[in-house]
Amino acid sequence: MRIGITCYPTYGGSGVVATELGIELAAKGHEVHFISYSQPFRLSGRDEGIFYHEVPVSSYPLFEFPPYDLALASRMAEVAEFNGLDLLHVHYAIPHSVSALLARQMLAARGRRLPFVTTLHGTDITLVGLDRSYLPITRFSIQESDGVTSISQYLKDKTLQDFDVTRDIQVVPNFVNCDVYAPIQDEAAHAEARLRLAGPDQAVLIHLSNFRPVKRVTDVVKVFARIVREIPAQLVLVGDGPERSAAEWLARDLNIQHNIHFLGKQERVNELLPLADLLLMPSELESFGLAALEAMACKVPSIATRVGGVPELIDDGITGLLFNVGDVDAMAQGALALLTDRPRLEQMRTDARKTAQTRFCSTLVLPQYIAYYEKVIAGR
Ligand code: GMT
Repeated sequence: MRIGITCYPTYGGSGVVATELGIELAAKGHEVHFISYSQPFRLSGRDEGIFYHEVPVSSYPLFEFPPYDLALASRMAEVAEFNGLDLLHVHYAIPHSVSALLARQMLAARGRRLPFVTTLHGTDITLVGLDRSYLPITRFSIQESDGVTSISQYLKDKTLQDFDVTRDIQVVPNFVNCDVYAPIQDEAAHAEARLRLAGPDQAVLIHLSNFRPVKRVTDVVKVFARIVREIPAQLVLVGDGPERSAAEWLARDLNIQHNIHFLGKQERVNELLPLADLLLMPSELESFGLAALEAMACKVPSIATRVGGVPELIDDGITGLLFNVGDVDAMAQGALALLTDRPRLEQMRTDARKTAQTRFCSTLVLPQYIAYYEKVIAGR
């Protein structure tokens, strides 16, 4: 199949999923065309069968805001016609599903069919989408999509409930390539790599996000502050965004800045995650929690919040620990209980990797997307 993919190319879970999906589809022999305002950050540009089409957005003095959604619709229609695309797959409904709807209508006027699939990722429904500026048109474009998937049952239920959507929505969970995200098999190599971050007797905790308020990064620092008072530990913060400065100031206020590494945006998180003992994910909202899945594939359990789709991913007490939002004391106590009980932690690490392999590996999820594409293209 020839598939067009649109996503936010920046550092966020929806862009990661869309990019990894394109890479896996191309690896299976499909032709994949990415259409977005910049090249998706995890796209190396060397993958065979993958093409990237930039969306030029011209500004004009009359425009207070350059209409990206219109430019995107035009580019989608061009790329689809010039390359004979079978289908468009857009990630994150706002504004991508509206642009795809316009592109479909543009091609219909030229006698060409261009079905599109919208994948709902999270705040397109639970936060941004609820804003009256966007809700009516997002509901409309979801209803008009030829196919709609959501990355968790929770998000499907929220969409049907909050958006008054009546159409079918297929749950296709996020996935991870279990060969790329995997523990370091060689013990000596693992120990050596870990020494780059921490001493031999120090615990290593990690957090990975785009540092937006919904991720509660200052809670990560508060949880770590309680842990490092009790045991030698280091915290690795991967990513960047509006809340990074608050986290840096808080680390200094708590005088623990020497135990925290702010690494910023990193390309190869699959090399960092296996070095950690636990991932901290204290989010306010998470429709899935892709960072936790990537960690689990690397045998790293999560200390996370019991929100959204997270309980569909993490079995509390088995593959991680779940807590109420903001309960930093309980999260710290849970982490300490694991870090001071190595046999229990080791069992949880094994179970976490097993869950990634048996439920969320790309080899299991890609066929679900491909079957869904075929169904949409056939018009069923
Ligand atoms: O914030 C968003 O909703 C966008 C997205 C992102 O790009 O970070 O995050 C959502 O999509 C991810 C990939 O499907 C999910 O793993 C995240 O849980 C989800 N974020 C939220 O629901 C807050």
